[in-house]
Amino acid sequence: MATSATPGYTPKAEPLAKRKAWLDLQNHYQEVRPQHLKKLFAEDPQRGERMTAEAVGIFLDYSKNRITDRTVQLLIQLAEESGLRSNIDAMFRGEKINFTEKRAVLHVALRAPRGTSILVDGQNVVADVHAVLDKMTEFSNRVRSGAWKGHSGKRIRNIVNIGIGGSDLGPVMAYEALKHYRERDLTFRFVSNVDGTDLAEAARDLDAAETLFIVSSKTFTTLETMTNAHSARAWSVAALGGDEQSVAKHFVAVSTNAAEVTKFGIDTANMFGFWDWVGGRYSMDSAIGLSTMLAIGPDHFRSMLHGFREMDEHFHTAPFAQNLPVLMGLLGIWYTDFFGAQTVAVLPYEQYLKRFPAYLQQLTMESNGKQVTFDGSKVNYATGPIYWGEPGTSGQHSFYQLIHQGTRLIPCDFIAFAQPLNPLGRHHDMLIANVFAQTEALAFGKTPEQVKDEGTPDWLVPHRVFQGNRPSNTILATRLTPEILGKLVALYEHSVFTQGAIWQINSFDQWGVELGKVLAQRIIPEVESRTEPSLGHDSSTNNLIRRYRKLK
Ligand code: G6Q
Repeated sequence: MATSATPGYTPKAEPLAKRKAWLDLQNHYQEVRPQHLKKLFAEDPQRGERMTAEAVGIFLDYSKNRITDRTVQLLIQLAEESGLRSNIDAMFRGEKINFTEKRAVLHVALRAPRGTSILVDGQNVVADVHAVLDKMTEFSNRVRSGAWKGHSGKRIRNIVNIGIGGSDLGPVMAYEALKHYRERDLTFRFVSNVDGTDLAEAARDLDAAETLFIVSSKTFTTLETMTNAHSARAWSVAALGGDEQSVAKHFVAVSTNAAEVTKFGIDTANMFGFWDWVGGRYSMDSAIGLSTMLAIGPDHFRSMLHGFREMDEHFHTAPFAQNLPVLMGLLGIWYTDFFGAQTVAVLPYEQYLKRFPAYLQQLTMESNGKQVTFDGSKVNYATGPIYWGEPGTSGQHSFYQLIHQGTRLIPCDFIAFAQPLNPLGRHHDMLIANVFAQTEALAFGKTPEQVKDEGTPDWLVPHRVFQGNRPSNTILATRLTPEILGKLVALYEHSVFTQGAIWQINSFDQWGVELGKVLAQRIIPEVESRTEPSLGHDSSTNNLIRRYRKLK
């Protein structure tokens, strides 16, 4: 139900389904749907060169999409009619565009250059950002050099990040992505799950005297993180002779909640702050990235920030027709809302990016998995698609079958780099040949005639036909560096923003994760109770609780 007025931020645009470009796109879709990419390429030999965009070292080939030049024009018109430009400006100005939580959305301030100014409630937040970065730098240098000593005087060799959601997925992804650049003498582990196995396996072979825990939690109240942090603390203190003083040398915090950090026993001198205008899933370049900085060093971390910043500037200033995040966001809308595609596959041909799809799942799905618009009315169109993926070529021997020959349309983002970080014989050429082969096979397929000409018996022909006409983007950069990683992440952050602005949803809250958390708090005492609790759930939940209590 629409409410009369949304307090705070209210973007000015017609309801999506009434915008002229939307209606035009609906008609245009009927023209494009029956057309095969094979025909589009045959009729337009320049297409593969023209339908590309390049900025800040990232090349995007979007020619193998089911679009014409008119599609791009209409999508850009849709972006304009949706007020995308003013939405972007509002974010960069620090307006409280996360209106359901009354917060600014300023991950772009995390990478703003020293000396610039972005105001939130009259305060320049860029100076605060750099103060924290300087503190992280100093701390990282001390740990990496061995100057920071554990309780028993040994240097730190193991770092365990405890966090979940946005306080875990970014750090894990960045650690894996930038492993090539990391300090090899330090061991890194990441613990997120409240399943005790996660912590038990992470700590099993570590010497507590050489282990530093980073408790990463914006709120410092998250059930999983605080449970893991308390268990880690007990493990560490016990192993260090029961001396509570040891916590000061083996635990640091990344949080906005100084009071809870102090209560836990961490000196706020060892706390790295961030702010409520940084959303969890947009926080890997804030102090939440402390483990990243410890792994790759402050210089590489700053060059990652530089990469983020370059993409921010591109997004902020480039015309939509050349704007990488805008183009990618719009293509996503084209498939989601017109072709009815349910998912997007992200396929990095770079082993170091193995956690990138998992990271993007939170970024995209927690951001745009929404069904009410700014004014509280229910959408009458599809919003955020399901993101998923695995690195190539491994995925080719698994789920690609469905992408090639299944009944669903799955737009794919292929991500590849011209230069390998681990050159090894012919490996890299083979890897990249596979990227090109996959996008070619998806787009152009193989006709029954071609299959027959290969001598295939008639009965087998239908099984070996590839329909083709399956869309993909190819994202190509020279080499996976910290800087390029920043650019890639910002590319997706801003493409999520583009989509949210057009769908008129708030991409920056996450109320959908609340209910389960609340219900778990109610059930925890019921499963723990020594006496039989009286249960007031539905019959299924009651029955499951009783069975669990019997079996445990
Ligand atoms: C992300 C979400 C969520 C959050 C976690 C951890 O945008 O807000 O994933 O990051 O719930 O929260 P804390 O950092 O407060 O522990």
